[in-house]
Amino acid sequence: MQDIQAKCGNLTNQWSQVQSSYNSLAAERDQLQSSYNSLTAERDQLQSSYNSLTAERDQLQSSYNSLTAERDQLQSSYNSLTEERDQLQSSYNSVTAEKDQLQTRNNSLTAERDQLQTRYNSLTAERDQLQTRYNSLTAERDQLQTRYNSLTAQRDQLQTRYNSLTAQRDQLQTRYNSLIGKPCRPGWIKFNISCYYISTETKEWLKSRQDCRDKGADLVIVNSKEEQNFLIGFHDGTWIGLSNIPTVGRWMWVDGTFLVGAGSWSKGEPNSANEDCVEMTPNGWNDHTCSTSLFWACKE
Ligand code: MMA
Ligand code: CA
Repeated sequence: MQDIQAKCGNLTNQWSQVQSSYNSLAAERDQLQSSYNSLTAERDQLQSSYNSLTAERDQLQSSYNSLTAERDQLQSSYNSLTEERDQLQSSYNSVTAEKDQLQTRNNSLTAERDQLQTRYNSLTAERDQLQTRYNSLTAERDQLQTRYNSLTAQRDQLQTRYNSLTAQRDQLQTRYNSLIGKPCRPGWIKFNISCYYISTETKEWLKSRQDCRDKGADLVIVNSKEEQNFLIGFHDGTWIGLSNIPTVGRWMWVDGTFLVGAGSWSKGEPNSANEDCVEMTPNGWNDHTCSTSLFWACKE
């Protein structure tokens, strides 16, 4: 019996164990079922994600392709721009070189211009000096021209006067030649080309003159030193043809001409406002009262 009890106890234990395993398996199955459900849901979600990712990938592929094309265009543009830039760089370098040459040329032209300016200024100053000198020479020339004209006019006048004097000289020479050989009337004395009457009696001046005029002559007019010396030798006092009678204050010869120059007055003469007639003395002329009776000298 004990053995059966033992066996029954064992079976009971085994049962409990199987029951426990079953429960545990059922729990496990439930968990697996739950996991399966959850995995199924997850798989559906993944499937959905996959689909959506596939669509996205296709879009990305499309974008990639379009970007690749764009990139290729950009690369091409980049290459062309690079080439263009290199050409520009080359142009820039060439323009820079050109600019430097122009700068150099500009500097040289500036220096040249400054030299020309300096030379221009100096020439302007020189021109102004020449202008001043020219003006002064022009004024001088005008003065000389004026003087020349005046001298020419003077020369012409002198030439005219010379011609007239030459003619007069020739006439006088002719007259002199005819007179020098002509003898004087009886009682008259020849001296050079004239004849003189020296009185041997005395009269006052006016009456002396009247005597000369009655003889067809007049009181002597003294024309030279030689004539003066000739007349001195005859008397101490002799009336000559010089008086103050017509015009008081100026000595006048009997031909109406005034005394020119200093005359041949004695020392201290003339000396009186009351002595208006002139006598010849051995010392020279003296003014004397016209009413005095003196010798006289006529000339023709
Ligand atoms: C002096 C002298 C003259 C003057 C006479 C008048 C002799 O000379 O004074 O000037 O005319 O006298 O008699
Ligand atoms: Ca006198």
